[in-house]
Amino acid sequence: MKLDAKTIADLAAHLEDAELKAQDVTKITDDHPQMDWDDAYAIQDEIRRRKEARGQRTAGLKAGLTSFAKMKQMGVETPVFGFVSDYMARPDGGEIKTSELIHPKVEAEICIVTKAPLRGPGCHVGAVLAAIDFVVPAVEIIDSRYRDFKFDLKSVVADNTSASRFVVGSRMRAVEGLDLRTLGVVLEKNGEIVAMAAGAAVLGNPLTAVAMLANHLGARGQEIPAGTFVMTGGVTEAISVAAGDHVNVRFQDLGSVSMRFV
Ligand code: 0L1
Ligand code: MG
Repeated sequence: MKLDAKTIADLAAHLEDAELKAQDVTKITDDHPQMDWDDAYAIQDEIRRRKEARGQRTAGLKAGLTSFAKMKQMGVETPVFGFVSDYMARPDGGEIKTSELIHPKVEAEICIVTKAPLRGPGCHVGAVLAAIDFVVPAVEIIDSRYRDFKFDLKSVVADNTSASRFVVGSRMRAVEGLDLRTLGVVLEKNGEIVAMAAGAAVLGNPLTAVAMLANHLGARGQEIPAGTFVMTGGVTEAISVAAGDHVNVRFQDLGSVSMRFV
């Protein structure tokens, strides 16, 4: 690690303030170019610690930048990992206040809930399949705290991978009988199709993202506990939204997830 404990705590407070006040900031590597990956995840961990200390529960874990479309959109090749908190959840069909956000974008995600712990190293899709309780669709609303989306991956990791809001669908399905690679997703904004993809767009199989998350945590002496909601990452590129927009995502075999931005 290159940053000391006080700098990590200060940067976590700086980025969380930006989130909670919906005020953008410049990327933190501008002032801390020596920051490494461990520093970036330590800042994210400190943001999580701050939220949990205030009684906000961690509602799930997320993989980001996992689809070929998103990697191309952001010009990166490495997935990143973060978390979502209970206060970020919004009901299916509900409203999302844009005044609480900076420049939101939506992503359609195939998600799972585990029934057994997953621990790397060596976690693979077979182990993930055996540990799935059910599959559920969701839409993630990402909202980078960085001005004009000008960031690098370490700054994004420190900023909890732009986590902001999420909407989970109402239909859960057993993984048996679903082919998550060919599962089609159609994203509509204001009644028009703006993006579509199949699950294979996420690393060939969305469950690869879960295995990578378990291996990432395993390298840090952690695991994905049983009962964890895991978001595998957007299947399409992220779509910008503004007040007045209505988003509806149709997931093959998993129903629809919708929301209005007000
Ligand atoms: O969920 C994600 O794919 C994380 C995206 C982080 C970068 C961004 O804000 O687009
Ligand atoms: Mg995402």
